[in-house]
Amino acid sequence: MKDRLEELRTEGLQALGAASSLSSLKASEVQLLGKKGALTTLLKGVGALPPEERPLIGQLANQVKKAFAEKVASVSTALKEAQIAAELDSAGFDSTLPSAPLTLGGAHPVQVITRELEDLFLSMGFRVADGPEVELEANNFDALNIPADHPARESHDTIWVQEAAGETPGLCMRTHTSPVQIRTLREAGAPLRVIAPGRVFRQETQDATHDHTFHQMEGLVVDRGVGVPQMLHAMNAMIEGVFGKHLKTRIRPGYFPFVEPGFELDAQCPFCEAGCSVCKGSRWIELIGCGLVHPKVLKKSGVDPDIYSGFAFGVGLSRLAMLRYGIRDVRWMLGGSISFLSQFSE
Ligand code: FA5
Repeated sequence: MKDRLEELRTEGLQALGAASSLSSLKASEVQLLGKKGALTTLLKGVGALPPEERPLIGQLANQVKKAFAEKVASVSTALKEAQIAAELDSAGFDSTLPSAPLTLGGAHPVQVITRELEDLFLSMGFRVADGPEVELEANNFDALNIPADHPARESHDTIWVQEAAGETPGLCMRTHTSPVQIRTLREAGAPLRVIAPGRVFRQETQDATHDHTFHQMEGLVVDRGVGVPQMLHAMNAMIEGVFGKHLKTRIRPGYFPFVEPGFELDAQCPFCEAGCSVCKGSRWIELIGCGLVHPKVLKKSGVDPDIYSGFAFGVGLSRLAMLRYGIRDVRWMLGGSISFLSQFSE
């Protein structure tokens, strides 16, 4: 029995090692180890052996069994690897070829300008604040002196957020960054110098200078004795910070219910000499809304307008990027076109 087991070990390991496919390996495994396999059949004779020989034969039989199982595992791994290599080879895959060159992304033009303006305003003692994109109607409008029946609401075609049961009523996608004025004033009080860049949303007819989603940056200064000269100084610093001294601008009266007086700052259209589709023939592109914070807004936010005054502005970051980089259509900013974006990669 011992000799027969040794013979079987040699023959079996040879047969398993010679398997050229996973299916022939399986067949050899069954022939050796299966219920009717050679090892099982051989071991049926153990009962006829003298009792003192049985443990030795049992031990040997286990060793043979283990040797077969190990061989099956190693041959199976080798066959699988060979199969993968053959498949890759037939697919024309060459793992030694160098990879395609990596293309690095870069900062989005709006992001570049945002970072520059953050640096500029931080150097002037401002801090950077953030506000939610889904905003309370009360902050987006009411606290800014725009009650429900105010005609100014119509100029902001608002995207309302449907009220789910049990949720806070009166939610909208913020139409401007101005609600951050309210949030920071309430939270920090006066004196205050803050900027708040971010995305805003309007349900409006799109054209070269109007998108439904765009970026603004709010600015707010509240202190004793703040007036129009300080506001103009900040506006000039911002324009010069982004464009140097080259951009021609003008400032004119503008109406926003949360400032008094209010202004609008326009830049001369860089895309034409005598009017084009971007400036709609006017030669000017509106960049900033600004003014002195309305006493009612200060009061509603818990600041005493007899002590403090302030200025606020809302600048269109997307439009700054248009003018700085010569982008003729604001809709390209968030259009996601790789050929557009790759022009700004580093
Ligand atoms: C406002 O949003 C006011 N909150 C600005 C403000 C803040 C005034 C503080 C006074 C004090 P307006 O709707 O004009 O105002 O937008 C401000 C700027 O955002 C515009 O000057 C323009 O540069 C940009 N802008 C407005 N609408 C769009 C749009 N649809 N697409 C791209 N940029 C826009």
